[in-house]
Amino acid sequence: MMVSKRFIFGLIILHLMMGRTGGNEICKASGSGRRWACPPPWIQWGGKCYRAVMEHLTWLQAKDECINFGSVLVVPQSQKETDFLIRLVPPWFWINCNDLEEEGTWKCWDGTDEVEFRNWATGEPNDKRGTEDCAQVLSGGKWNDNLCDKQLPAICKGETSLRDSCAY
Ligand SMILES: [Ca+2]
Ligand SMILES: [Ca+2]
Repeated sequence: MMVSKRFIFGLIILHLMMGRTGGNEICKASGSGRRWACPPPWIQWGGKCYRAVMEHLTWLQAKDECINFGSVLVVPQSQKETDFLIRLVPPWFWINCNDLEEEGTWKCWDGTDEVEFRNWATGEPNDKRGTEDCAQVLSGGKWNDNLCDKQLPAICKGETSLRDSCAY
C-alpha cells in the first residue's frame, strides 16, 4: 500500500515538473518569434491573446490598463468571439466603443481599426438621462451603453507575440 502511494506521488511530481517545463517552452517559443502561443495569464483564441481584468475600473481606466499590458481593450467582432469572451469575465465588462465625440454616433475600435459589428440589446443604446457614452457587454453577450465612470471588469486583447509574463 505504501509503495503504490509513493508511486502515485512520484507520478504527480513528475507530471507537475513536466507541466512546468512545458510552460517555459511556450514562453521561449513566443520569445523567439514563433507566433503560436499566449503566455499566461493570456488565453489564446482565434490567433489572438485575451486577458481578463477582474478589477472593477472605469471605462477609461480599463482602456489604459490594457495599453499598460501592451494590448487593447477588446471589442467583440462576431457572435463567436462574444461566446468566447463571456466565458472569460461573467457577467458584465467594458468594450472599446463610445459615443463621446458625437452623441449617438457610436465608434468601436480594435486598436486603431474601426469595427462595424454591433450587438446592442433591445432598446439600447438609450443614453439614459443623457449620460451614457461607453459600451459594455451584458450577461448573454448583448451590449448596453452605460456611464463611463461606472466600474466594471474588462478584457484586453493582444497579439500572440506578447511575452510580458515569461520573465520568471
Ligand atoms: Ca451617449
Ligand atoms: Ca443604456
